[in-house]
Amino acid sequence: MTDAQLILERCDELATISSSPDFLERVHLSPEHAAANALVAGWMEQAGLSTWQDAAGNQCGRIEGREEGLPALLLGSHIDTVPDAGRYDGMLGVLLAIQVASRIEPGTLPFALEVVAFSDEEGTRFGTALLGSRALAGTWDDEWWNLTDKDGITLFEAFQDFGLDPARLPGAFRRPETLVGYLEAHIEQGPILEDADRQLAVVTSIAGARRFALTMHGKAGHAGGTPFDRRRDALVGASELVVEIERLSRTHDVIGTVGKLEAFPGGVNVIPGRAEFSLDLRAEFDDDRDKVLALIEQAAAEIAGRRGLEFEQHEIYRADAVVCDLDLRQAVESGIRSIGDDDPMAFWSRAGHDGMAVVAATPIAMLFLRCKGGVSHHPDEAVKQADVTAALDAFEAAVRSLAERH
Ligand code: HGY
Ligand code: MN
Ligand code: MN
Repeated sequence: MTDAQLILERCDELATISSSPDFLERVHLSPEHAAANALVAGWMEQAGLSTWQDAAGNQCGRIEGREEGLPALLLGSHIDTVPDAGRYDGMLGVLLAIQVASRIEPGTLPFALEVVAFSDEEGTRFGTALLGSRALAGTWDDEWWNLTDKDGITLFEAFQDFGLDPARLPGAFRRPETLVGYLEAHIEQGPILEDADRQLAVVTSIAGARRFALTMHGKAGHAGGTPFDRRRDALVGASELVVEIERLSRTHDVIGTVGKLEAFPGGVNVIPGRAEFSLDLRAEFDDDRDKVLALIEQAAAEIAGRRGLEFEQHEIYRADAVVCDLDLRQAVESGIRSIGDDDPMAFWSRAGHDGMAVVAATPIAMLFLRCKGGVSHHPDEAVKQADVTAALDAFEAAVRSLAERH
């Protein structure tokens, strides 16, 4: 079996660890997270790494460099998923990293090599994303302990249920002087590589994103008896805003998405008295994103005023844009050249990644590989075996190139 076949088989195996038999969903601090960590730890050990689970539930592994205790180059990605996920977003990056480590003879690099399977990148369970990587980077906010999941379980309780001691969370922090940098391989999650008929790219920067919980408050009432001119229909107001969010985003070249929308009380014959919905807003540059946010807020106020509604917004997540480190980028580029691509493609990531958090502790860079149709956050996510081979070889070469100049 080739390394790429092994990686793809392992992605399939990880995809069976799900909270539902019908689709893939594996969230932070769940029993499935524990099972995935155990499986990944076993693969790390087979690859020659010594392993531990850190104080934030990140699964880690390490091989020493020329001396014991040298600062570490981190390779990794995440093993949590969105609801009804594909099997490569995150997991493929972890498995590529393990396979790179398996190709490195311990005691030969001028730094230690560590692989991290981050516990929470997506934020599916608690709304706030990057919890694993923020713990590692030392940017944890104690207010997050009170975040709750859909069953009302707090993050604090979830840590305890998982067997982690919240008081020990600072132990997950990696001091910058113990690190050399962070490299992540990830599927592109967009169509740029496929449209250009290319396998790999180096990432220049990662888009900054802000996420909000939005509410339109109106008044519930009888669907038959309430004339239109007396209605304060929260869902129609929210819907108007959803359409406006798309229009404003498109005109100003930022990316705005409403991914959740729920009407309350939720009866077929009841005018919705409240609509709760979400906003994910991102752009290459934070200023562009924030200008469109102001326009969305104006539109919301206008719609609410005209329809007799009240609009409320609550920011649940913010990560500003991150520029990839030039030295690490060059290492990734030389990795891509090593597989015969003389002119590596370079572009910014529209998707968020653990590197956005890790950058607080150490410089970061990323390698993208093509995925089928640019599809991600969907069970149809797919990659070609040849592209996995290319990514693995390029990723290994990037690590070796970094070692040469270190
Ligand atoms: O939402 C994102 O960009 C990432 O996939 N978490
Ligand atoms: Mn994702
Ligand atoms: Mn991802």
